[in-house]
Amino acid sequence: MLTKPNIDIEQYLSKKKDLVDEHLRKLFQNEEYKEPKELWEAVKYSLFNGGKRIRSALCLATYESLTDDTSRLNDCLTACASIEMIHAMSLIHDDLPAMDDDDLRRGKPSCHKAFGEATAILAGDAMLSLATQILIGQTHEISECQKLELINTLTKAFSFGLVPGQILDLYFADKSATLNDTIKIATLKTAELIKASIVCGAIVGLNTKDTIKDKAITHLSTFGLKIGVAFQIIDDILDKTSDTKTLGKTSGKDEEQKKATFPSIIGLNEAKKMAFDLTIEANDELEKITIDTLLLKELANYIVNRIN
Ligand code: GRG
Repeated sequence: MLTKPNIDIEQYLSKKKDLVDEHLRKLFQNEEYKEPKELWEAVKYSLFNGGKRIRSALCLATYESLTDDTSRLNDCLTACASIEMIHAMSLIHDDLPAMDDDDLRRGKPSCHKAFGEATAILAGDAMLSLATQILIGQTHEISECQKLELINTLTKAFSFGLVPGQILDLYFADKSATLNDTIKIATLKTAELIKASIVCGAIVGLNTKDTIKDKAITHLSTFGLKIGVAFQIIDDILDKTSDTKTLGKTSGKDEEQKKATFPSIIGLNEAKKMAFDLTIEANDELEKITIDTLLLKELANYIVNRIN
């Protein structure tokens, strides 16, 4: 076990989840999200159907670690909304019959089960472009340069992270993947978006010309990649050891689909050790920057100790 958190991280997560949900709801109040009803209902269903909002919490914790100035908090919440849209669309697509073919997501029928395949694909498409659009149209205090940096960070995470990660994940099913292959898949499909969420918090939190910016982003990125891989290792472990009700998605799917997972390659105990070691390394990385990183460390510890 890693050191016990001395702040209530579950309460922190719950407060941030409420803030992000409220921000997302406000965004969707606009008339343009009412018709066609089928499309926007599918989008809202997938965005508001649970979700721990861990990526948003990491984004906000990074922002709060870097500045006391709350004037850009609303823009940081818009960055969180963008991140949650990319994440939600990736889950919709991941559940499709052509991908992981799962009927259940966050304890409810997956989007294509509730709305049909065509609507689910289009809801994902809408969310992906909306994720970029809101960074341009719904941020008010950050500079044009910061907007571009946010867009660059997130579009890179999906073009060179999630999408290649997903294709490798599908490719390696039923093939003998090595540990390195598995680390690569986890880095791309999971860790890149987690890293990007943290980097977005730094982009909004720091001024473009802040002297610590480059150094902070370098170490925060390494932290993000390490906890991102740890996140995926725990996901693989939970798929094998937990139940469908706790997970809110069908457990045991990885084995059924012969996926390349950490427990299948190095065993459960070694996989657990790897996740904890990565978290220690990630937290050590934060020692290299002179900012208050307590919250980020507590979130990293939460990630490896989580049960769903
Ligand atoms: C983004 C263009 C674009 C395409 C998507 C389908 C796909 C390409 C990528 C799949 C990526 C994927 C599903 C990775 C798994 C990541 C993961 C462990 C998700 C679970 O995250 P949690 O536990 O989920 O944070 P909640 O429900 O809490 O939000």
